[in-house]
Amino acid sequence: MLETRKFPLIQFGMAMSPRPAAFAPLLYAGRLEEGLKALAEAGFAGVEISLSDVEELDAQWLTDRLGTYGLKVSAFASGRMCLEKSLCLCNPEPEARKKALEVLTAILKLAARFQAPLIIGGVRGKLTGDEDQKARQRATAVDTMRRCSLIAQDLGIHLLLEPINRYETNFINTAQDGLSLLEEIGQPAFKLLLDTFHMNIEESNLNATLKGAGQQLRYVHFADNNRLAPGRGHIDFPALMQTLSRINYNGFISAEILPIPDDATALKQTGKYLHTLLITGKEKTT
Ligand code: LER
Ligand code: MN
Repeated sequence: MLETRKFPLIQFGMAMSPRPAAFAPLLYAGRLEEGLKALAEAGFAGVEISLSDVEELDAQWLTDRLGTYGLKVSAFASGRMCLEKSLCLCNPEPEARKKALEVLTAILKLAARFQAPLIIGGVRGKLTGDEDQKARQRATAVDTMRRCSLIAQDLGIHLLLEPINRYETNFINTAQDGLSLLEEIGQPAFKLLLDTFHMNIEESNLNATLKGAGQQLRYVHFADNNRLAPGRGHIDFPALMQTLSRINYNGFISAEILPIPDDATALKQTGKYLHTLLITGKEKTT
């Protein structure tokens, strides 16, 4: 298992999808069973599952496979709803927003079965039109997030807000944007997720940003600056691990990376890199 006395509170996962996906940084998309097996062999503790609908996954099938491979669900992600079905929280069409809330509610109920959080990242979509329209879209998206937080609270799980870089959305780019929105919504079940790929674009100091998030930070995505496996670019992951340890971060770190050169190699590279990092504290990718 990828854990050491150095970082005893942290567990590692990997983002995957049960279906082929429009969102690229998901490994084994459409081949989840193969992915779960590879994850277990590489010593990961969890799998993050990206869904565009609950119908993509049979909950009993997943329970059985998690048992077989000794894995947990680290989180469910929802960005594919927006990318593949235009079910985005900012969609100006009321019907699409209504359907998005229905699907998110169903995913929250599924997530509660696995005691896993639900990520609100790409599902926000983009604010469009003139300033008035943007303000209306923002207000309805905030309302949907508040409703989802209340459902999550009732179910005893977290909802996670993920800031996403400016090239993908204009609605919550930085950690500070995220913290401000959490404060505005003011629901204890709504917490922060930080993704090193987006942070590398938006933040001037990654370690200071993690420290600033403090106890609001409940989930982390690891990808290098090029969205390859950690260690394949120039992000200083040993320093980030030290910072996470100093702020007593005790959640999952999930790798969300491109299947380059292929799924199996990217997964093995991540496992090997994290293993070396956890044992020696040194960056080594070979
Ligand atoms: C989702 O976790 C993410 O990082 C985004 O790039 C989705 O658009
Ligand atoms: Mn992410």
